[in-house]
Amino acid sequence: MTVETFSSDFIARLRHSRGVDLETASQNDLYSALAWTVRKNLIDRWLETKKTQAAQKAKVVAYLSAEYLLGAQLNNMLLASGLEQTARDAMASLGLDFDKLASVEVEPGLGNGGLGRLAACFVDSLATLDIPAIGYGIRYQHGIFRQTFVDGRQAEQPDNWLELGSPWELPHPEASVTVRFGGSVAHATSATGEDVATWTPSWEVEAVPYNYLVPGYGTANVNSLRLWSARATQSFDLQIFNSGDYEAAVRAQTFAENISQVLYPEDSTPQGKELRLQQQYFFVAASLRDMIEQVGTSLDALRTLPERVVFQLNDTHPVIAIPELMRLLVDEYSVAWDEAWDITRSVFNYTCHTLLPEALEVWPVELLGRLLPRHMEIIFRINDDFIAELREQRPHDELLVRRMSIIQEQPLRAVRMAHLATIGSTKVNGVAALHSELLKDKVLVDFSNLWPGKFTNVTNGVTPRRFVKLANPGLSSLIDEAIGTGWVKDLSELRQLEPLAEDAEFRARFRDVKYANKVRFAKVLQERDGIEVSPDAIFDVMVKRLHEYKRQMLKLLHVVSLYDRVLKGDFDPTTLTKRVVLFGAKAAPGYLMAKEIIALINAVGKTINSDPRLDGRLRIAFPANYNVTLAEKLIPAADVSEQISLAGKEASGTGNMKFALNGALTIGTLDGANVEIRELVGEDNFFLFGLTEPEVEQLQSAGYQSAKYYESNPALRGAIDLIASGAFSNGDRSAFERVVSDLLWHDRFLVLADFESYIEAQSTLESAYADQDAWSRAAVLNVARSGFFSSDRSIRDYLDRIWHAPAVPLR
Ligand code: C3B
Repeated sequence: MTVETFSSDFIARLRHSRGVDLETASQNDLYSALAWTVRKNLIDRWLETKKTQAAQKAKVVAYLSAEYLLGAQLNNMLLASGLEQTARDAMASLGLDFDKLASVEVEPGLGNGGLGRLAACFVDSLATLDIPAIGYGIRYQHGIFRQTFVDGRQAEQPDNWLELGSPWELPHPEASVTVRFGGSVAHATSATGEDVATWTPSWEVEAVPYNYLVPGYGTANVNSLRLWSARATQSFDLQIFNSGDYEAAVRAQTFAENISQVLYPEDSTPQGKELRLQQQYFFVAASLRDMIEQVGTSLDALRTLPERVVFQLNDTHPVIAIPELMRLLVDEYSVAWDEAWDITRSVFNYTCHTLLPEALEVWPVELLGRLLPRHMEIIFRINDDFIAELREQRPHDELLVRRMSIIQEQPLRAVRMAHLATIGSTKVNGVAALHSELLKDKVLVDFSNLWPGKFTNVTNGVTPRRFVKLANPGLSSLIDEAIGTGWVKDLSELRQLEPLAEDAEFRARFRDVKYANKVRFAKVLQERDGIEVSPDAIFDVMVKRLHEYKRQMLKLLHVVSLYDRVLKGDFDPTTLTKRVVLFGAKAAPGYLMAKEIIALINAVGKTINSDPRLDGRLRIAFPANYNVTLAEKLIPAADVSEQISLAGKEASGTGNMKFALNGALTIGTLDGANVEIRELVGEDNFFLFGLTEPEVEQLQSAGYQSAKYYESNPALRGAIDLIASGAFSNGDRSAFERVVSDLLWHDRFLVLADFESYIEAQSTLESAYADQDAWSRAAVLNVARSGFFSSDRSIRDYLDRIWHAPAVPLR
């Protein structure tokens, strides 16, 4: 496509789809026309992909995920279509500012954090590897909330990403699927003596599919992401409508459409809300129906399901799919129970993303039974069969039965979704080596004893397209020049950069790129948030959801203790290494401690940033509403990556990988994928500190008392006392009482225990930073040795270990 054809297409789009011309177009008109012009260039490939995959009856990977944290679409679509320069030139030729138009896009924030972003990386890699795949999820009307700070405290605003429409989606209301809820179940016995269940639901909604293109990189393949939106069914409406109650009919519509209204903002701490279970069943039921119809519903076709599709359950959120498939097979298609169970178990696999017990979903039997009565029965039967089998294999161990049952009895009778997932799946995987070990040996140990072969690991990865190629054009060109462009599709090629770590000129250029990225980010931060940072400071970055286990508090105590020592005259502030500590973090709206910590970070920032004694050598920058768009600017600018969770708590982390790939050095614990990062980049190029997971375990079982650390470490005491003194709250000593007393008397995540080791590692880091050339060498090695962390590699691992779905390249 030439600049001329792009321009004339664009103008035609403006006129025919938006009904405006260049003179009258709004920014949104222009952006939409630009998006459509780009999209047009991918549609033929998309149609061709679908045709090819259908003709070959290829096995399809169906990724079931309640979250996709996609990030901006335009940049990625341009990359995939190879039209970036053309589009830029075309806009310029029309007198339009491309970057300004691109900034009109509101990113679809249909996820909370790591889990949702991982799903987005995975669909990108599946497309790039030519794997027939579809991502199924929910088209939330409102994605993750927009965070603002009011007097330093988090406030949440609804995210209205669809307000001006989205040019990237293709709705297909005519292909809607009906999803039913509630009601009752009747049983009869068939002529052959089989139990026949008839579910009479009491209400239903329609699931309307919206398709999104997922283009592969460096291939013609374009896969789909299918997100479901809830709409009231006509029959539902009409029934009430005919009764003459107009108001009730409208209310019913609102009720139905509520299902896809809002993404629950809890990350790792499910709230057990009924609407959430409705969401889960809603998207899973629609997705299964959609997939099965593609395979065929005759008995013969259904028997081929395991060859035709594999469903990956992204955490427990879609696990209700297991009883739903059983219901479809047994009740709707009359497959015998045992055969249905064999099919079901062979098409599902489960990825667990956590180790926190409170993050494993359980649904009260009362609630699940009311919303999905037939599914509740099916779960009971699956559980009865499982327990019978267990009693046979492990007789006289009723405690084991209690522990492993899908149904927990205490404190409330409830369905353990992780158990249902494990029992109903072929494979169960964790998301980093350490995590998978702990999953196998701790969280699901009874199951791994029973079925050792079921458990496997797939270490997470990130897409190099979005997080290096697009986010870091400076580094990308440098790499291209050094080793060619193959790394974007095969990230292991980064290894070839290793010898260049010894090349002084390359190191200097690498340093220049980093510096330019810092300048670029400083400008973004100034424009976006009015925050000023100097590119001459170390950019010390901690961005992730706010959670106590991630320990933003430990980072903050480091800052406060430096400040405290300056105040006490312990050292001359002019000897401080100039540092800006960058935080980005949203807290779940109901997570009070997390919100207190946000307020404290902002309070400390306000005080130290304006204290002339520090002479700007130590600053905190905490831009509100950290999201994918900001991440793409921030990560390439980082010098230091803070990955400081308590060992044994962070399943993997994926931010850690993005930073290493962009040449930041990690300071971190032996947790999640940090372990693998350190092994690969080399221990000299990673700042390690903190207790190991077995040490944590030991300390906790011996009875951890955080106050002891407070008493024995003067720097720590100084920092905590300074907070408690009201130094950051205008003398109000009660302002951060909750945080302080939690640290002193509970400290569930051993912040105080790791403080000393962390401070030591920080001073090692500062000395290392003083030698810029040696630092650059370590940074280059981080990039060169992080190729393993491509999501392409993760997907290959899933294919080899779990999915066994061959690629179907387009001719
Ligand atoms: C996250 C984990 O907390 C991260 O360690 C992990 O890297 C990602 O998933 C991806 O595997 N996670 C999340 O974002 N939300 C959850 N509910 C559970 C885990």
